[in-house]
Amino acid sequence: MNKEILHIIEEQERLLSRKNEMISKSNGVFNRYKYPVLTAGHVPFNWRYDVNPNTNRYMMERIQVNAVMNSGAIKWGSKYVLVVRVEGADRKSFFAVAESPNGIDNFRFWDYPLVMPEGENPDVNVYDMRLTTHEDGWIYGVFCTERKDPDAPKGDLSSAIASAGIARTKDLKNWERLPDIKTPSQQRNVVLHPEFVNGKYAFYTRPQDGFIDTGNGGGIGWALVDDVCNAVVKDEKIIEHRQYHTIKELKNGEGPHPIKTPKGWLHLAHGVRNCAAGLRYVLYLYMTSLEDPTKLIASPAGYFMAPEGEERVGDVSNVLFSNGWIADEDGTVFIYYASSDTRMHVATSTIDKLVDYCFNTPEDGLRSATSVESIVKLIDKNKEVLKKSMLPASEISNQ
Ligand code: M1P
Repeated sequence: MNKEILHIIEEQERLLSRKNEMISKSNGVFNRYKYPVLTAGHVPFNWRYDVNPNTNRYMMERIQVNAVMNSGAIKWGSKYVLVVRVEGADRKSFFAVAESPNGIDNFRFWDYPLVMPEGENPDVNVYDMRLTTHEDGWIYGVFCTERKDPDAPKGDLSSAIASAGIARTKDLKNWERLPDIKTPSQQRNVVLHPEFVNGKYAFYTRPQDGFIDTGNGGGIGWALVDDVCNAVVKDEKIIEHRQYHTIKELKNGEGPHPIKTPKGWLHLAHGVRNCAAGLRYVLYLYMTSLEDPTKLIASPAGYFMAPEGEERVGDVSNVLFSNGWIADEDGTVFIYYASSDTRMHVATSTIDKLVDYCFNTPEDGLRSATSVESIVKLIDKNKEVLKKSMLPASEISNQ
């Protein structure tokens, strides 16, 4: 075999088989890992190179990959499987499946990218699939489908229309495309709830007035739909509001579908605010009631995870985004998140820890004074315990 291609294969194998390491420094809620789990470099060499020296005498990369990001996640037998958003150098995103034996390293793509059937109105770009194993027996992939705005003024080649595409499968290989969800506004970050609610399919939505701006869209919505094969949203209720001067002031969006816990539905979402450096995307958690999934029962203040170190830099910097997590039978939760629209990472926690975080982190009082109140309360609560502890008095604050 050609020397250059051998070198490419060896280098890629080194990357794919690299062991990941948990970073022990933690805030007690989750642990990050040393290496990203997937990067553009993980995409199989034979998707990118023509390995025939007669037709590629310089051994050039013929099809370049720009980024590997926002991935849906599912436990598939004993494997941890991601349906990855791969973005080519041509700016088109597509889906591809990668699996790992342990959820933290050795992710390998399946032989071919996922061939998603197009609907009547072909998608220009598809991305950010949320996977839901529904109690109806199907695995659904709900994703953003984007097309040029047909009403854009002449010369405007940026205005687009975003809506939610729906496809379903039983084997993650063969996908049946269903009609896109019909809603009064544009949509991104639409997610299918795993259970029927009042005998209907339930969707988390994110109504938005424009392609980027949510405008009057007040946050994460909820809509019941009679028929998933012709999903029409008639009534949409906002269940998780965006708020002034918070991490979700500008917009928010549901991440993967929530995890059912004995204390409620555990949700992972992203919040966006604007600042001089541009939009900042962080991840946050909230919980809703098992009896009424539209009822907020825990709303910890602020972010759960924000971009750190090299996560802060990439194609769209200062972004963490997650649309996939896996709750294992032993209670471990694998949170798959992309940094700066460039690469995929994993963080681990447990259901117990995440639920504890949700119920015991003070809520956002929406004013500086209420944030100070929370801290004062904690200091006072700690005084008793610290007094009784073996700590020397000099180390106990407020002596
Ligand atoms: O670039 C950051 C993210 O922007 C969009 O998310 P939202 O609709 O919430 O603004 C999506 O395009 C997402 O893919 C991207 O990561």
